[in-house]
Amino acid sequence: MKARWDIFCSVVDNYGDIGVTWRLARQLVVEHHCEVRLWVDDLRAFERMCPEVDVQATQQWQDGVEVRHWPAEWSATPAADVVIAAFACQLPPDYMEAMAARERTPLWMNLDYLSAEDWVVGCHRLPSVKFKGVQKYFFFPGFRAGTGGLLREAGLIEQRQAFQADAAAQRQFLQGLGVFPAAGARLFSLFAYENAGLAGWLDTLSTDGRATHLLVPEGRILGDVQRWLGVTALAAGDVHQRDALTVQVLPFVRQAHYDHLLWCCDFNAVRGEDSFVRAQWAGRPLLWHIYRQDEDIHLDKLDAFLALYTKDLSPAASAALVTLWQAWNTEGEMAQPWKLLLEHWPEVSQHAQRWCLEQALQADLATALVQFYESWI
Ligand code: TRH
Repeated sequence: MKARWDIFCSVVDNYGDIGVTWRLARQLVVEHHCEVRLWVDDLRAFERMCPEVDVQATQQWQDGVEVRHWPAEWSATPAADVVIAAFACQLPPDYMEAMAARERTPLWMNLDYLSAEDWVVGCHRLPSVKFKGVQKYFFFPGFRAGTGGLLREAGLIEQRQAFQADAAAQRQFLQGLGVFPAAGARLFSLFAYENAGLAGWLDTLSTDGRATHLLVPEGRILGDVQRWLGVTALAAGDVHQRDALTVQVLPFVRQAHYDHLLWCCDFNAVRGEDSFVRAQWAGRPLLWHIYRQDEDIHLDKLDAFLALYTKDLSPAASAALVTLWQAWNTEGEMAQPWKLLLEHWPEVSQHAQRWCLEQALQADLATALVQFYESWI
């Protein structure tokens, strides 16, 4: 019999919570033949990346996943075989009672945030709290052996490689978005939180000897882009040129299209968690705007990732990348670090491909979750 999974997603802010859980839910259905209910408390965030979502529906099916609106007033629902609380969200108390009331206790996991820090390996799969005999476990995604790995659909790398080898497919995809880069222009994408360091980077790109076409999906960075351009408003479809730099605002596209966008670009600035991982699967150089946390603890996470990511780079290329990423995440001066990175571009590009292939040797997160369940029953 198919295992039944319940995934709970509380949309705290942004798109990472739903982005990760929606991706996981689909993969469990398609690749592991699980029956999955995805409980989401904010369907509007979901609709942005999956426009078929009916934001009024309490129950609907999307790509084989049963999507349920997680209401403030919970109504009695039998618990599933496997229960995932994403990013430490609190399950409805009545649902926890239903878990405890089951004849066979369910496997209850907290799917944690992604981090490259050392301690993750020691905490992955450890027991957490207990509720009336139902044990909760920590489940950590990660980049190292001994973690739960990263979300990666079967055949993803091969699809990406085929797409990147097919100039016509890329052109067609970009034309569908109204993107027509000039011959020889570098294509970049920018998805980031508000960042005072942006102006310095755009100044540098606009005065560079080589043309850059920068694609900016609608989102939080748009205010900074607008200020730098000196325009009163920006909306999807707008294109502005400043010397060597063309800035084009894109609509927020469906999740699969966002992958294609990353695959088309020579360089991707990404943020949070899911777009960060997707940019790594794109096999191209990237810049990460990490989600800011109290007391700057996100900077430790940034350093932990950088230490891992740069370990096989030459000292000079590593220093260039680290300086750029740190400047971006502290809203520092971007011009010099960017110029330094350009000096090491071939090495950094090759490294992005190597890193991607190395990471793809790990079991993916959905498979790791299924394996944990199978070893647990
Ligand atoms: O939106 P985010 O900033 O989400 C964040 C992080 O996950 C953070 O860790 C978490 O604590 C916070 O949310 C609550 O960035 P992230 O994780 O990259 O999620 C964005 C999602 O949006 C991802 O699934 C890709 C998707 N996306 C599209 O589908 N279309 C688009 O056009 C774009 C730009 C993104």
